[in-house]
Amino acid sequence: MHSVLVTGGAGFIGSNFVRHLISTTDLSVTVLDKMTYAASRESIADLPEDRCRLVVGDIVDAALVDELVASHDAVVHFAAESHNDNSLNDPSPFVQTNLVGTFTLLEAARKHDVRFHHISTDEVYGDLELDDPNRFTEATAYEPSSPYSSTKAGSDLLVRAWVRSFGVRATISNCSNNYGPYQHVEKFIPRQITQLIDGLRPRLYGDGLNVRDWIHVEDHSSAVLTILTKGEIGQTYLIGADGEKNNLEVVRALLEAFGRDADDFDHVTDRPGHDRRYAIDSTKLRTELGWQPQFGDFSSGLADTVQWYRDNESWWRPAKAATESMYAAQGQ
Ligand code: NAD
Ligand code: TDX
Repeated sequence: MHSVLVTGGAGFIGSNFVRHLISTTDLSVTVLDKMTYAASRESIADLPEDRCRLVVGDIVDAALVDELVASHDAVVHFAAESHNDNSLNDPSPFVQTNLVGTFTLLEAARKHDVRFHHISTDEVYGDLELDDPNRFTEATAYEPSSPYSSTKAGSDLLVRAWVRSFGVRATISNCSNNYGPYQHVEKFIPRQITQLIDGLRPRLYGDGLNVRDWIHVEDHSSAVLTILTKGEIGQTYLIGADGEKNNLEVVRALLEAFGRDADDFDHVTDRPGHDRRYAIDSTKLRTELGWQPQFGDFSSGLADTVQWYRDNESWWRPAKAATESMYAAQGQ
């Protein structure tokens, strides 16, 4: 394998994955990204030009996708509309990008027999009760809740069907909530960090007891590279780092990091249909492919992430005001 096409490589996880490929392999990378509001050229601007090229385009554009897929050894497919709150306001781009876009890429991978890795989410499994002793495994039934998670679930099923019906050489990974550098300020952790940098109060949906299973984005990247190089075709792997925390705990950890009072936050309108808890059992990935998370200490990962947002205000500042106006319009 010499060249990889990374869709969505100017977004949060995609750009971190491209950095990981450049620093740990000899692969050359082409990023295909539509440069939506969620993308940033700065996230990959400092990478060597002879190893990383950006093509601005839409994964729904079949002619462009066909040409790019044909000239690469593998595709790693991150591109998506990724934010649940946006999917509740306007599901249309979620259906286009997450479903039609994935279909378009699969057709090209099928035609040119190119290795395909599909990036997905634990949200396809719906949610768990807080006291449920079980966690999600590769055998858990799909039960997505939101327009976002249902379009991701549909995209996973397309990949499975293209493997079985057409022999496409694909793998799938479903990962838990990522945090780390280059994450858009609409998402929970960067939103609260940037509120605190601005001297404002964190905004907690509902009672704040919803649980997310946090993983550092660098661990997601190493897991994806492991699956790309060692994964068995047709298999699904769950990626997680045993990082369950409720949202209130995360907000309190951030308040402490900024030297603020533990109750210095606002409860705001809850997300409609808000999933209660996600939790990943990543035994299969660990035992079959030998992957281990390296950034499992959430408090030091969070401290590094706070520092990154303090040091990189020029990266996030342009998106902050528009994001907060969007939230204000829905009482969040
Ligand atoms: P993001 O919103 O930060 O980035 C998405 C990128 O895709 C952006 O650069 C955007 O411009 C690009 N894009 C969107 N529509 C496109 C189109 N039609 N054509 C080409 N490019 C397009 O998202 P993220 O948080 O980095 O998530 C990346 C992937 O990982 C998604 O597939 C998401 O479902 C999955 N995932 C995310 C998380 C998480 O915690 N953020 C967890 C598990 C899985
Ligand atoms: O201001 C906020 N206050 C708040 O309490 C925001 C933005 C969120 N929340 C809550 C909602 C969730 O319980 O925090 C939790 C995390 O919210 P998000 O960052 O929006 O993430 P989530 O909805 O869990 O989805 C994320 O993880 C799975 C990604 O956005 C998805 O792309 C991924 O598939």
